[in-house]
Amino acid sequence: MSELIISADVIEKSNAARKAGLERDYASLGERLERRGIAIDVIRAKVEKFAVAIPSWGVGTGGTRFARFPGAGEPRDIFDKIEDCAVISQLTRATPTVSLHIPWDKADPNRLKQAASRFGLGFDAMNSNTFSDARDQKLSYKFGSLSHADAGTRRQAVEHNLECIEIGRTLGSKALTVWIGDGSNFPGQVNFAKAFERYLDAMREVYAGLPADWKLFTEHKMYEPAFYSTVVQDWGTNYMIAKELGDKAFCLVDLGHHAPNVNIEMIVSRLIQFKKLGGFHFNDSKYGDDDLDAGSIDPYRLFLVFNELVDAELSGVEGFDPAHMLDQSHNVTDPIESLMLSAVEVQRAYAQALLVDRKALEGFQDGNDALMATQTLKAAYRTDVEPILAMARLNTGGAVDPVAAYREAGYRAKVAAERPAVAGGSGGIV
Ligand SMILES: [Mn+2]
Repeated sequence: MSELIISADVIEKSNAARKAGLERDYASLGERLERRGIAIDVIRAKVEKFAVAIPSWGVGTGGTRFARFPGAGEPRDIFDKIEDCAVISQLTRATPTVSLHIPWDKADPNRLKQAASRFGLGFDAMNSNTFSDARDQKLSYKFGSLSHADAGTRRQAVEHNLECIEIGRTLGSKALTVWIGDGSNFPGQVNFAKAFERYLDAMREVYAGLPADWKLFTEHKMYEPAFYSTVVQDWGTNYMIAKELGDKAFCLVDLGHHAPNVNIEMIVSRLIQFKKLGGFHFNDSKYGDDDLDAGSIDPYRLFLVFNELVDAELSGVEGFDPAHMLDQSHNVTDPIESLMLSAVEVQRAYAQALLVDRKALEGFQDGNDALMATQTLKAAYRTDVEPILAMARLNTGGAVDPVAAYREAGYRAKVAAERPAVAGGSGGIV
């Protein structure tokens, strides 16, 4: 039995106040879905199995290049972060794993493993960092890492990635995510082809260090920190990388890493079709890589992404098993609350996508009935699936209303007393 951070009594009391209402809402939704030929319990069972990983860096307050305004009870180290992740997992029952970032979360791997297993948590993909300089680092990444003009710097970056794999092996992780900040700020600063060739050569060495049952995820990003060109700038380049490296290499799609108005769901479909979709960093954005909470700006886009994922799941695409992770920055909210709601938003998009009448949709597509085809998607999206999500949480020991239970438990005030504010700390977003 895993240790509980929020007392079971608090959750029970919180749920007791909401249970009768939930049961009525669930029955009512179940009746309406039945008329559409959908068994609500089947959808709920799928939602209960759905999981999304919490990034360790997400439980701290983020920031911008202008300022960072830490909140009370900020996690002081990775062990505090694991406890915060355990709270999110306990209340939502949707986030059984933590995605670590090296060197920010560097600690004795056996201690890390022990700390996580206390709360029944596992480890998701490892994240390397060659976009900033660690303390005591020999060579700087100011002008790049895996694509750097200097062979020694590239070697150092490769070694760092291999170390991440080593740590991850002890922790039971099965994937390495590589995002680099390499690029240029001025036309002419970098030879595009040479930089990409150097990157590919370096990544071949990282790939060679992968255990047989691991996956390598590469993450593209259009701009920032480099503002003129980025070495891994879009999904096309990312696909080339995955294709060049081999069968264990896949593309990771961070929803915020695209130009405004890009059709991300179509990118997702293409990557699925060519067996190179590795997984996601979920977040939302309005202007650029804003790292806002998943589903907070454009929940319909999140639904459309899941529409592609469910389509692939239901049509049994071979080897289809994308990793789900959140990757967002919390500047004005309690990170635990934001992450809980974001995990629920991702689950919601999944549940809504499961409601799409795919047979009818196919008929409308084949018959060129554009209006009814799009209404078929809308009918699923408009369905309020909250009772399904809440019932899934209730069934699995979570909270019917995670934010309410969290506030009732007084967790933030408790850790604020235990964790004195520290200067600095690791914000940062990848
Ligand atoms: Mn990301």
